[in-house]
Amino acid sequence: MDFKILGPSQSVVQQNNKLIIKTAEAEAHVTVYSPSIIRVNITRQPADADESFAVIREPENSLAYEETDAEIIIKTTALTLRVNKTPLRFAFYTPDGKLLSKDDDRFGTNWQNSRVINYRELQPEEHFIGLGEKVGNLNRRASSFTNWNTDASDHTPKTDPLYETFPFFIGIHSELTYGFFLDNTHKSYFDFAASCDDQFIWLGADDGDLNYYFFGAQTVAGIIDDYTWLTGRMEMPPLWSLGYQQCRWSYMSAQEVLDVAAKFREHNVPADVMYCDIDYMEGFKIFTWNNETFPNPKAFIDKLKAMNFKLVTIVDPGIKVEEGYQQYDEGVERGYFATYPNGENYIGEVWPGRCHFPDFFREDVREWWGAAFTALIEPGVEGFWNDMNEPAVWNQNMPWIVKFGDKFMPELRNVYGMQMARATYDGTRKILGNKRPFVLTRAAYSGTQRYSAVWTGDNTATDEHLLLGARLVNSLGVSGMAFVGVDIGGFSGNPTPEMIVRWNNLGIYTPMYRNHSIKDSEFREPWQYGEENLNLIRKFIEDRYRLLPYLYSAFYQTTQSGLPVCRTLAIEYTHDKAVYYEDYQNQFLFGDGLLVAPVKSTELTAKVYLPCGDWYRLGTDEKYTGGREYVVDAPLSDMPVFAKAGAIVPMQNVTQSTQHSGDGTLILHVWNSTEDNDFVYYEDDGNTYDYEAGNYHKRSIAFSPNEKTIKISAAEGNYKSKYNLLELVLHGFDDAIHLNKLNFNNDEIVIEY
Ligand code: MIG
Repeated sequence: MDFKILGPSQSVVQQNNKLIIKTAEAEAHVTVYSPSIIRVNITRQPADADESFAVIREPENSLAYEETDAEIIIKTTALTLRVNKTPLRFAFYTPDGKLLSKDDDRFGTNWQNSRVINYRELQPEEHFIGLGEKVGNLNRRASSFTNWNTDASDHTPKTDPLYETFPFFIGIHSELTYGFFLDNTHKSYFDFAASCDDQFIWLGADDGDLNYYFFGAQTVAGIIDDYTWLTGRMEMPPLWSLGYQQCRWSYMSAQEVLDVAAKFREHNVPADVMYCDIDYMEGFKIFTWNNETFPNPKAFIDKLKAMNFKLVTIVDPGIKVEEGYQQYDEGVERGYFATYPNGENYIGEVWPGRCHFPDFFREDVREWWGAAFTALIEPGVEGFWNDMNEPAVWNQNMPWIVKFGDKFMPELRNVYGMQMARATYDGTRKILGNKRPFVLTRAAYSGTQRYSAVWTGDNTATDEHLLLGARLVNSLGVSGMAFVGVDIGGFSGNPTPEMIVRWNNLGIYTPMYRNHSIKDSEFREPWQYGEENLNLIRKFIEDRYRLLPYLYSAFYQTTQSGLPVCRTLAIEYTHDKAVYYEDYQNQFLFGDGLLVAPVKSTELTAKVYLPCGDWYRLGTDEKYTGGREYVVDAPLSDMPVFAKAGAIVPMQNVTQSTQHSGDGTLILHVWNSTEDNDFVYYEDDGNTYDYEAGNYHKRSIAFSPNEKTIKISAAEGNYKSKYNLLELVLHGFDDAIHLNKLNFNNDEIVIEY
């Protein structure tokens, strides 16, 4: 095996914003994207085009450096990079000289044949979070991971890899933080000192460049802000996609979908979305409808609409090999599919039988794919579920010799799903005009938040998966993906009644709340478990609808700063070691003000850790002083959730669908505190892009216990709120204060208490 370690610098030149350092083995290109983001690209192919699927920014900083005999030093207001010249090694410091992270002096960056690996010094008591959809503990220390998007059906809480690739992590030590994003799409590896006597962490890829972005912000939220500045942020989701979603593999006919939708209304269980899984198609041919079971898609969807439901339909990438099928004929004729090097179209088997696979890396193919959604959108579909895009083929081993354009599968596999989601988003957005599409994808790569939500794939109906789901959602949130769902109830297997109840309770606090299950599983709708459980599940779903004004504002926050909706406690309480303990690692903040402690369905009390500050149990307002552990009740009717002292949580009364405008009352809950706090309230029409032209309603809500006031600023934006009355509910104050029927118009509101 050919082995090379990055050796001494031979020349240093500046080319525009780029510093180019040459060694005998490679070139290192250094650019400053912003004061807190420095890119280092160690490449052996310096002439190759510099392209990225993830990064949407250019360097915003000019480059200045100092050079001595031993070192090159680049300083920004937020970071200092010291480059040792002999041999070439990179070390990042805070501006006041504290070491954040550096290469291992001995092994630095090296190559074994084409495989490139970077060895980095492990810092004292260093913790690691991130990497997106990865099983295991919140703290990634002592674990190793591979990125290779995989159809991981029947995965366990130990399976790696799963469906998605986010080669981004955050290191935490010595009260310091840094972020590291390896933008390389090949099969990649991350090892956090798993088996090396705690000497180093190591990361890299089978081929390509050691191309990374180093983030120096000194809060986790600041690093996420920078990472999502670099790779993009999600846009406002359609409001209906935040309502309750009911899925199943599959509701077999239009009539069955309508019957289930009608039952929600009969039982007064709020819901917004029904799904069609693969059986709505004719022989699993994408962009077709089964004539017998879905004879009149438009009439069917009109009936759903009349019940205030939206419909989401699934699409897979595999195009059935069958002459006369439009997508097949066009794709073959125009050469739109993945090929072998001799030009033959690759064939792999999936649901439709023998299939070709669109080359989503080409713009013309993406446009063609996107335009085909007319077949779904004309009758009224508004949500588009992208499955099997790892890409999956039966037996899970697409040959390495398959090509997309001039590149082989191993280089592009990890981004295939993202490009399918991109084509789906771009195409449906165009056809829908001013309406927001909802796109959901299973496979993803860094930056996918610009196009789509994700779900965590085929989980199982066990309590371990229930807890794992919370960690996956939280970890995806650290990696820029805020709009995430898990199959509530577990995809495979059948949950016990207790489990479905508990999982629905957690569903309220999951960014996308979708119940889904495997073919031939027991029916899973809320009324399938008897009256008592129906009442519990209805109450949870109602709570979700009550929380929508708060949740929508939390999504707005994500669109502005990347801060996710579900936040591992490591985001806000980064240097509190207890948040990483296995007992507490599943806990998270839901938005700014609520702390959620997921609990197994078999346990009716729970050990929870409340970080520093005061907390109130949601529902009872029982007060707890933070900074310690508590054992609390966790009945199936009430999984532990706590409001943070000072929390500001706007709610509404229950509606049966987000399409009902409701009773016009916004209910503002505030929990007492000794410290001032504020909250950004955001509202728009929930459906169009008019907010981009200023058609929104935004105001800040400031609670000042020192002044004894709550002030709601005058509204910004042109949108008239759907609420015209304000109700105020204060918790934990000396006198229970409950103010009714204040006017909620665009003017400033000042409440003194
Ligand atoms: O081979 O479309 O993860 O959610 O129900 C299985 C059928 C294909 C896998 C997805 C699952 C979906 C199922 N799909």
